[in-house]
Amino acid sequence: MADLVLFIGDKNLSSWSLRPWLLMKHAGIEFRERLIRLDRPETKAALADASPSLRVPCLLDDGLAIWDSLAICEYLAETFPDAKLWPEDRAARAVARSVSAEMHSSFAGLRTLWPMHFSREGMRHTTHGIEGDIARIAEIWENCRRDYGNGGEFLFGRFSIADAMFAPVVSRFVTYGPVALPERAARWRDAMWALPAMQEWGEGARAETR
Ligand SMILES: N[C@@H](CCC(=O)N[C@@H](CS)C(=O)NCC(=O)O)C(=O)O
Repeated sequence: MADLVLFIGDKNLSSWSLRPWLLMKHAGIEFRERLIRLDRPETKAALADASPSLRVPCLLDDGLAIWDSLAICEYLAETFPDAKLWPEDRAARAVARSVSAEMHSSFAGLRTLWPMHFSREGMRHTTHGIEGDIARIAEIWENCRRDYGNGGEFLFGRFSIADAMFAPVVSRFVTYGPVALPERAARWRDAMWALPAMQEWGEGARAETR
């Protein structure tokens, strides 16, 4: 029986933390949450106690530390095979891994210009310089829904790590937007935004900023 502790940052700000948190909540994987407030005098010391990389998220499983959002998601997929956190079909799984890795390693312009502020809807901001990032993300969402989405309302049908990886972008596209999206991509964004676990994260984000 796993004894999992997930260290995360502020729910309003920590886009990387949202991913494994959402995955675990949605999949019904039990864990204890430890939230570290970022950008405070005590932050560095708290991170040093929590994570070898001095960054969140970090998952502790009975003394074993796993840091980095994608590595945590992979660890959870291995630890809880019955949760089927990756698509079962080999080709779909390869594409899901590709888009998850692309999300993990790309879109620096979008991250910089539109940092996540989960609780603040109605932020107006220029898209100048990030049109390419937005277009590529819209293309990924649309194509995944079109080619692999038949079995459910998520990118690969049933909820997978790929959905969790793009969850912070859903937040950005709502709060800085609305960003115009093709039909399938827009429906997926709406399904993600309405997800009970996403709503619960939003409650936490709003509580931090009240
Ligand atoms: N590539 C890492 C990035 C993690 C990251 O940059 N986390 C930020 C918070 S969102 C952090 O811990 N920053 C440390 C700080 O603010 O001092 C991942 O995927 O988990």
